[in-house]
Amino acid sequence: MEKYYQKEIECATRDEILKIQEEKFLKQAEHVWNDVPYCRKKWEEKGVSLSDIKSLDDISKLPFLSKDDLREAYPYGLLGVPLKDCVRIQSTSGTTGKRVVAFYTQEDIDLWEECCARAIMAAGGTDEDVCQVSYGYGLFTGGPGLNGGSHKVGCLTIPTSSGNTQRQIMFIKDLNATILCCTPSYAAYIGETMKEMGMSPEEIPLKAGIFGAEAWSEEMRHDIEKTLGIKAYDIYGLTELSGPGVSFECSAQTGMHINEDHFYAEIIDPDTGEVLPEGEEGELVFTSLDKKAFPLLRYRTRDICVLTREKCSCGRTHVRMRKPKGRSDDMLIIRGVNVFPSQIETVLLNNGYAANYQIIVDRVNNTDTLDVNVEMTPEMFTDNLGEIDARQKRLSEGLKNMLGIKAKVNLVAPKSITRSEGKAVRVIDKRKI
Ligand code: DLL
Repeated sequence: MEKYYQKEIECATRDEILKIQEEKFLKQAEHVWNDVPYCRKKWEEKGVSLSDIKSLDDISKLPFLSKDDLREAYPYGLLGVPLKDCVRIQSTSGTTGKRVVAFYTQEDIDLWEECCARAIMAAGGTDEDVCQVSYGYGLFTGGPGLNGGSHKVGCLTIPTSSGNTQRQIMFIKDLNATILCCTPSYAAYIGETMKEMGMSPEEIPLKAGIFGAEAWSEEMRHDIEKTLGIKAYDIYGLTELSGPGVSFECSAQTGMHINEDHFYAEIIDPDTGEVLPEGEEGELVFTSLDKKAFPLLRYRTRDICVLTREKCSCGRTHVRMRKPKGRSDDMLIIRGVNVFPSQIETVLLNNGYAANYQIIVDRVNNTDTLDVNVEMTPEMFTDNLGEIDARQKRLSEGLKNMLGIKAKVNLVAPKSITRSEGKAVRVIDKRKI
């Protein structure tokens, strides 16, 4: 039977949700206008004043916020409360430019943890469960967010953080972990290590996994489900809005329910900023409806996806977002063609390879080149060059069909591509260096 952490709100009628959203939005707009001078200035530059904001529909009058604003206002420029009222900071895992630093009051943290608790219960978790949190702890939001959610549900929480993979497996087995939380690439690595240790999925008590923080394909989901013997659930979020738990999958697994009582979602055309109707693909934009310390209105996520309000069999009424295809800034433009790493992953996994690959883009004689290094699995490993060549050609064909452009495939030895304990780095774009 479907389980809910806050059934009343998770299954509220559309009218009820809209009423909550409007009330919270008007309060939040007032908070931002009064307490965040950086945003007030942006509103004024667009000719908007607080008196223009009378209903939720007026949200379209407000300017967007982007990562550039966060960088410009770093570190305190977007704070909505006195620093002494904040109890925590978290930061993005980005490796380039200035980090994004987000602030939380205690109430912000409570609401964030409730969102994560909803995700855990949607994956079947209860206070009978043992939840192993193998996301990184620290500035990254994955560990702290799911740790808090797990406590709220009342699970016995094992805060292993990421790394030391054999110990992770030992804890799962010895302490009877039933739910595993980590990135999908780390889940795949844990599965691979288990196999190497000669363990089968039947030997571990895990029943569900809550995996997110990076784009992952349906094919990868099936692989992980098989190697760990679990049902794998997707979870989405970003530091700027709190962390994991902005949206999550339920038992139906037909998209992730956005916690609409906390986050108002829009889809826009990334080029024009025009708001698109439901069902159209575009960039996700979120308004944080009740975060006090870091109240972002109309924040452009750069994640490309689609929203749907079709009825969900789980009983939840909150809008669902499809798996993000990847970030608009992950999208590669190769010889003028748009390529998402997730498309390449789909072809590899459909051809029996694991998600251990690297995409290398370069520019030679003014022409873009696309190389995909793909690891052979131990079962398919061969040193027969003719056989390797034939397989490379087959994969290359598959990629051409999917992407519409030619890619050079290089099959490499098992275990030669570095594994990830957090977010996997799949793309090396030498053109930017
Ligand atoms: O990745 C928060 C998180 C932690 C989500 C644990 C889920 C689980 P950031 O480091 O700020 O926060 O990165 C946010 O990661 O804009 C997406 O591009 C990507 N992302 C997050 N979840 C998913 C997902 C955390 N389920 C950025 N599918 C977001 C695809 C995801 N991409």
